Amino acid sequence: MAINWFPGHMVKTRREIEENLKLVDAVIEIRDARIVRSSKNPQVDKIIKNKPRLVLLNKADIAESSVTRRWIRKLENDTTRVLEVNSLTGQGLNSIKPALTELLHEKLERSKNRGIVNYTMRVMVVGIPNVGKSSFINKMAKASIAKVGDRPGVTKNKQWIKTKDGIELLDTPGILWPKFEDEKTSLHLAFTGAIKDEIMDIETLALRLVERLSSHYGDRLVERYKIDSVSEDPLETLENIARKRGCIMSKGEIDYNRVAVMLLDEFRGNKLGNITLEWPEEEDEQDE
Ligand SMILES: Nc1nc2c(ncn2[C@@H]2O[C@H](COP(=O)(O)OP(=O)(O)OP(=O)(O)O)[C@@H](O)[C@H]2O)c(=O)[nH]1
Ligand SMILES: [Mg+2]
Repeated sequence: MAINWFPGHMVKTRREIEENLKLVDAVIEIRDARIVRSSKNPQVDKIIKNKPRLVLLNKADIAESSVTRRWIRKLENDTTRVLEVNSLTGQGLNSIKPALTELLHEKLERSKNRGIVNYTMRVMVVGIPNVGKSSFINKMAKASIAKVGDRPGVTKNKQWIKTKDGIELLDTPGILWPKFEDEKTSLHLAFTGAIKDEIMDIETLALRLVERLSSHYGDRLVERYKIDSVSEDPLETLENIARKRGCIMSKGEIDYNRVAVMLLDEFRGNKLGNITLEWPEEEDEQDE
């Protein structure tokens, strides 16, 4: 599968993130609740190292909540807190301050002993493309509005957004390249729109989506497209969907392109209901 991520680009973004890391107390790593494994950057642990980390499973509103909760249990440890959030409505964002306070407990304690009562926690946001970094920052900003300008002592033209509960967020999120370690990961990133459809032709992509959904969410396809059942053969299912949706060309042939575009659109538009594509119980990856 040909995916173009220029090594030079990766080096540059990594360096930028490493520079910004020096300015913050903690990192908020945003992942997609539907693809928690695939939306983790393969090098994020190496880049963030031992900075206290708050992982947000974003888009929790369109994932299956029981699976999201299992992910939280799996990922939490001494230096990592995990929360499920919806950056569009702001649901879950109230828990961020308490979680950061817990993570930075020792640091806050030390500042208190030095007479600093209201320590401002500074945080940067990282995540793969389209995961919701901007939505998150905007939501946090709207809930507060104080946009702090350049601050003395730090690099010029870095904007900080001060939330009403006293967190300062770096307003430029760190965009991390996603991982393309295997085909499954790339497919999941493409299904959810994290990477462009160009990784393969759209008809194959839709076919692979049907295949993926057939194994756990076949009932959703049956219900939505009023097909009799899902077939062993995903192509047959896709063709049945096409017929039900009138994706037929003049000579009665299936319009594969139309049905593919329609299906991917509907999946991404959450028309098939809440769907999670990755489970914590699936085989572990060495970097998890
Ligand atoms: N349902 C749902 N959609 C979300 C959520 N957060 C973001 N989105 C949608 O996801 C898409 C991408 O959001 P952005 O905030 O632009 O993502 P980003 O990480 O800044 O993307 P890049 O800047 O391209 O890297 C948009 O269509 C958002 O409306 C969420 O919590 N729930
Ligand atoms: Mg953005």
